[in-house]
Amino acid sequence: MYNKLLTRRRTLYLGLGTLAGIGALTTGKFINNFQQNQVLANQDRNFKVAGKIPLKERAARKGLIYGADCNTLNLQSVPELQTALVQECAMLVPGFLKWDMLRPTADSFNLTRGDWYVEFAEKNRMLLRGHTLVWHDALPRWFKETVNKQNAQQFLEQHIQKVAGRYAGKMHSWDVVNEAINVPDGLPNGLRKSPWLDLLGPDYIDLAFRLTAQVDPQAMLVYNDFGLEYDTPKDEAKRTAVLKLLERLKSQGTPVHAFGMQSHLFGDETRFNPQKLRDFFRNVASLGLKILITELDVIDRKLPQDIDVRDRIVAGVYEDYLSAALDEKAVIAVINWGLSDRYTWLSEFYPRSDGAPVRPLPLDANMQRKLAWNAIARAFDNAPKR
Ligand code: 9MR
Repeated sequence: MYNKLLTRRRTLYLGLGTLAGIGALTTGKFINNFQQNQVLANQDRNFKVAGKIPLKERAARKGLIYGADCNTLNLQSVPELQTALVQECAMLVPGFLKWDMLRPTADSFNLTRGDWYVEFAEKNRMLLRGHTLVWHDALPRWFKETVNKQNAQQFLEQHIQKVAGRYAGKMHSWDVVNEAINVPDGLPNGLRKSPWLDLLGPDYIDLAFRLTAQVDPQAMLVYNDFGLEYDTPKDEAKRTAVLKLLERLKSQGTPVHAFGMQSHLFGDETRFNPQKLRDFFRNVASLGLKILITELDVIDRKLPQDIDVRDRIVAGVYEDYLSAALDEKAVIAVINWGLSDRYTWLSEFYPRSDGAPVRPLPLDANMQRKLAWNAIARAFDNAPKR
């Protein structure tokens, strides 16, 4: 009874909210959060999907690859996630191939876990993506006191030879350089203040791509970045800087083959402009680059606790974003940053203030498909073939 009353009340609110919100959606201005959430959760929106075939097959029908990262967890010990990954995904990202995870000391490498993932992917006929060879973050503790201007190039060469070399011929693609742009740092060309920039100067980006191309000539080499998704001055400035970087790399002959758009989306962000995204992707594609959506998830931190409302908003964000992104035929892959809500970086990095578990991914914590799954399936089903 209580539930029934609640549902009735919710329906009434939603009706009112929708009416009041139609104008708000077009102007981007909402009276308050409550109204915004009701409008975004739009009860009239239909997330129906035909059939039950997995995301990887729906994607493949359109010439796309669907996959997921499995974060830093030990996949070996989670058989139910293994099953879900094999069922839904054609590509796997062991997103822990980072310096701090691979290099316990300056002169040792621990590749055992990486090797396990490669075997798992091969056994299950999944493609693999490497993430990531050069990043300002996730550097081991010893890095600062050990690596200096004199030996930095040697360290980078050794790292790429050892890591990219170990998996040469087995990686579909490598995120060679991750997150090298940060306009607010105020440096020339929007480059991020990073240990690599300090140690090697701006050419560290070109160097990393060249080294990787030598070691694994088959892999698609990707420049990967975040914070580019919205119609805001900040994202616009970053889009401009990333485009300029990609243009420079291409014009100087750097072997960069693709751009990775991380796509950590915000459930409460209303400033998404599909045309701006299409235009940006067109500009990237016109440089002769492929595009991968590399770390897709929807941050639900500021959304209402109510799971129905929350899931509807998250699903709407997924479908709106992917529909626009997949209009660009240079987009060849869609990768979720995690597959199940049970294992997501967001529980730690963007927890909800009410303590409710976050729900940013296509499968719930019990590996069951939820509305976000439908939204992704629909975007694939409606995407043009490439
Ligand atoms: O999800 C990753 C988290 O588990 C790690 O602790 C963190 C540091 O290594 O990296 C997270 O993944 C990041 C990715 O490597 C690059 N783009 C942003 C991702 C989320 O922070």
